[in-house]
Amino acid sequence: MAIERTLILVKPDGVQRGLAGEVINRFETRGLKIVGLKLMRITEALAGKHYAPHVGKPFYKGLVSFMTSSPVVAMVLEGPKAIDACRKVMGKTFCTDAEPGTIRGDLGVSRGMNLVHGSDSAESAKREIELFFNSNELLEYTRAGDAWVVNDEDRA
Ligand code: IDP
Ligand code: MG
Repeated sequence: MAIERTLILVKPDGVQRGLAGEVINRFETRGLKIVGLKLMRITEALAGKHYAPHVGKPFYKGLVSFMTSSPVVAMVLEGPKAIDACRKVMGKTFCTDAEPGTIRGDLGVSRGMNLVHGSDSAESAKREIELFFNSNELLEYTRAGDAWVVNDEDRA
């Protein structure tokens, strides 16, 4: 099944800078479908679970403090190879390394304050979506233009 779901967060810097709409737009205009969306404050406990793979790294404490400092926009996006497609739209981890044309390469200059999170594998997408969303918050629906974004070959 080539249709995937991924967890995307507009991080606190993105929301504070008034770039939530711009970040969402980058994914939406590519054709990814929003199947879940909310503004929320990440608790210490949720940040700890979400970033468990990074525990012990030098940036971990600062990362948790940054991610819990102000609201984020959390969303689940769906589309063909959505996980990798979103990572490409995001650009490399540090904005300083990210290519122009990517969210991080166009909108930031920081290492840690890099505007956006996206799941990095099918396993992390499943884990992270379950951490942030209840199943009744994820909606299945058809958009009027879907037939012009995804065809049978993409879905196979
Ligand atoms: P990713 O967000 O591109 O997947 P990860 O390596 O998973 O990057 O790191 C998670 C987040 O931790 C990054 O997006 C960034 O906000 C922060 N981070 C990673 N490495 C550093 C660092 O060396 N300094 C400051 N923040 C960092
Ligand atoms: Mg990561």
